[in-house]
Amino acid sequence: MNGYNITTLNEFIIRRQANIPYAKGELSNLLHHIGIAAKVVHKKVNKAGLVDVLGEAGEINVQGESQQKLDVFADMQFTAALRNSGECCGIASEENQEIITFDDELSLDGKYIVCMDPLDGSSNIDVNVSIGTIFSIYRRISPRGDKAQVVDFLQEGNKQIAAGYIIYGSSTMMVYTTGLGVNGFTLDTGIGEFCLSHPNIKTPEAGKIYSLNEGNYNKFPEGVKKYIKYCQEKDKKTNRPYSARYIGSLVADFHRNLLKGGVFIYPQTASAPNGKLRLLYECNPMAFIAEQAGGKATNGDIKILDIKPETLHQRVPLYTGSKSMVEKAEKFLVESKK
Ligand code: AHM
Ligand code: MG
Repeated sequence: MNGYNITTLNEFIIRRQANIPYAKGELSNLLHHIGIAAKVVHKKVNKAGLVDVLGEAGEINVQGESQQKLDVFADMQFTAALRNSGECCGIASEENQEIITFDDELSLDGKYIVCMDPLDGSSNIDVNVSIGTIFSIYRRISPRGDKAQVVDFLQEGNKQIAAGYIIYGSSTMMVYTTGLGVNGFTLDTGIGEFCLSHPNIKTPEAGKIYSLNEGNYNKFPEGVKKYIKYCQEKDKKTNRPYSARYIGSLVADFHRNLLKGGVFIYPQTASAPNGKLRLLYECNPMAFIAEQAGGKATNGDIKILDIKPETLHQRVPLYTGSKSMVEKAEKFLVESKK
């Protein structure tokens, strides 16, 4: 048997920090605290059937969706962890209409702000299907020492310092990037540590999976309808027909396609011209990870990371995954507009 040969998330973060001149450990500390909250939420998710955390908490969140108890729990845990880190002066969360500022002396001096979806895929909580947490970290624009302001959060995705997600699935994993590639850590529940299991993730240039909610087919733009037909046609050279896979949890759908290759689409429709997914805490972090893994993320027109946010809870269409598949889908969109 091999001896001790694991790299924990914290070791990895610290080693990475040593490669960055003048790094003071602030980002490392922030990521460390996100890891702690992830473990707490993992524990709760795994007990979901046993204790009273299922079901709706009775409040409606800012998107008009009813909040489930685990959403509320996850929001509280991540908010507390970020506050306790002392590195973060404010957060934007799917669960809150306005930004939350941390006004203690340490946090006011914090360099970073965090956008997060504390529990994504909430419709899957009650049915034992994978859910996740998504986070995105920026350096603040407002002066340190001041309260965080909305402008700190309305930065383009290409300004992200780090982004990642935690998937609570058949095992719990944290996948993140700081712009130096993508790395995945699996939670070893025996020792309570995230351990490096997927170093330097690269997504396949092309895959065999297409993921979108085909129930909305009639409302899709012509280009997307044609692309779906293309995915279903037989062609040996391009491995078609592709398989349709759709969980309805962005984190889980994205994660599968990242590892196996594939395309994920949440398009615009006539009734929802910006799609459903949120730019700041769903699309931007996933786009950063996709690009760092060699994939692509666009709104069908321009790179997600180049979109200038206008509001905190802004929605955008999302086309992401294997580079050649996203490009093919975009081609169909362009052709159908001619
Ligand atoms: P949520 O943040 O309320 O959980 O909603 C976002 C989720 C994503 O995880 C997923 O990709 C999408 O909504 C699924 O939407 P639909 O049910 O319309 O296919
Ligand atoms: Mg969400």
